[in-house]
Amino acid sequence: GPGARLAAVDLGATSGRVILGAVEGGRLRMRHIARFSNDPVRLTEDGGVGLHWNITALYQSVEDGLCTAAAEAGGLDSIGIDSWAVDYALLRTGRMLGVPYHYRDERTARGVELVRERLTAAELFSASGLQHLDFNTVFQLALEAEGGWLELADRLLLIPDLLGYWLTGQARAEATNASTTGLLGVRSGTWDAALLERLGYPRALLPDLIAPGERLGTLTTAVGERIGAPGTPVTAVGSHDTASAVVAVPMESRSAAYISSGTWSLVGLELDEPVLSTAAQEANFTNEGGVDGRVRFLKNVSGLWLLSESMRTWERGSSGSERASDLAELLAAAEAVERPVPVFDAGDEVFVAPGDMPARIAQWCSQRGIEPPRTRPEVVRSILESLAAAYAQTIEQAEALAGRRADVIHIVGGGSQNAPLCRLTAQRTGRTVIAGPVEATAMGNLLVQARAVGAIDPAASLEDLREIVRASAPVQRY
Ligand code: ADP
Ligand code: LRH
Repeated sequence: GPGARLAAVDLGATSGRVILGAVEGGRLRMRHIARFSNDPVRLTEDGGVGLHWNITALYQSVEDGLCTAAAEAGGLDSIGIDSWAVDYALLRTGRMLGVPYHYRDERTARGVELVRERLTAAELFSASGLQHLDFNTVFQLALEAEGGWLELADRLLLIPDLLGYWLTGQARAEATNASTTGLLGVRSGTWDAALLERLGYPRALLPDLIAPGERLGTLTTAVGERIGAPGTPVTAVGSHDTASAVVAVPMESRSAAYISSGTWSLVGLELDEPVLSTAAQEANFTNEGGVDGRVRFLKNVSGLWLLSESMRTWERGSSGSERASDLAELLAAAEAVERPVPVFDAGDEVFVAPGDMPARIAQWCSQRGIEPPRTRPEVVRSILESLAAAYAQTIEQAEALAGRRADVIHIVGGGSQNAPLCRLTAQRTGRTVIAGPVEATAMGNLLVQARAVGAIDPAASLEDLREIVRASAPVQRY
């Protein structure tokens, strides 16, 4: 009922967090309970090094965070989990087989080649409506098949579903995240049996789907005791972080675009129907599944990954980790740069893998006879200009493909705090930018739970939820 104690588990690349939420008087109040790192681990493997999820450490942090949340709130009424798309674990009789790969592992290009032997890009797009990204689950699984792992496994669980399984013992596939695998039919909304057959992936690996708002199950007795909240339900939310973020984009009309800005920038529109034209495929747009059956028609433009990975490179060898003050100083210095800086293609695949980002940007420029940025502030300015340019181009493409005009651009997520980037986006698009909320993903996660447990009207529409977002979080206009 009202005042329900809700816990959101949001596992981003920048950090994992557990956030407590409650809806009171038409507002969502949130309290950060725990923040922990979510850095991949590198493990020696035949043929090199694999980039993996530190999944058991992460699960421990989730349990610890939930324990603190339950203690502070005096119990929990619901838990919801989200994380990034595409990654998964394989299991056999409920036991995880191996350590899940991180999508930035460089093996995936070979998975694309293997799938291409069976299906064209156009066939994949018309089945799933999904953009091509080398790391889509459909390509990662080709490598599992080649390694013999699909014969051993009897279950595939996407990461939030894996954590949900460990908490409740219930194995399901949440629908918004399932839509990022490349294996879900874009029209049917169910696993595409014909596609699976042609790929040689066993249909039985894939669990039954569950929609955001449905109850996954309740904590197992053992977990409930450890967390100190026996019997707490786990509610399916938009477990794809971007799906939850889009729930909390405070759009007031349909003539709005959004940028979910964090490690990635997800740039696009909310639609009722997918756009499956050849033009959409060629522009590499995606039709991902949203909460309440909406379509997230968008494109992955790189994001603040370019900046955070540059900062990591500069800090290597020096002491301390990425501090907020360093970021603020760098952004101020970048804004003060007066020399023209190059605009590079932020979406180029060469920037996906971890490593020396400034060197890769310099190389990208040199290879094209463009003078690279010289100083750190110039590198940062070049990143911001390149992102803003990509946003402008992507929004114009989205408008043309969907036949709709966006007068306003909402920027949500951690990147909405990046004032220079918001300003450049407004300049390069000529549209009003509305920045905030920062914690859109957690808000979308919590609001779907609130509706599911009756803390707000169970019949509330996404528009009603966005009304709560507007009442709960300040925004900044550019
Ligand atoms: P993810 O979920 O992908 O980890 P977040 O939504 O948490 O992403 O956003 C993280 C990003 O937000 C960081 O990479 C950083 O660039 C940006 N960010 C965080 N705090 C600030 C700040 N105070 N000013 C500007 N940018 C910020
Ligand atoms: C953002 C995100 C994005 C995916 C990528 C793998 O965190 O979920 O929507 O494409 O990570």
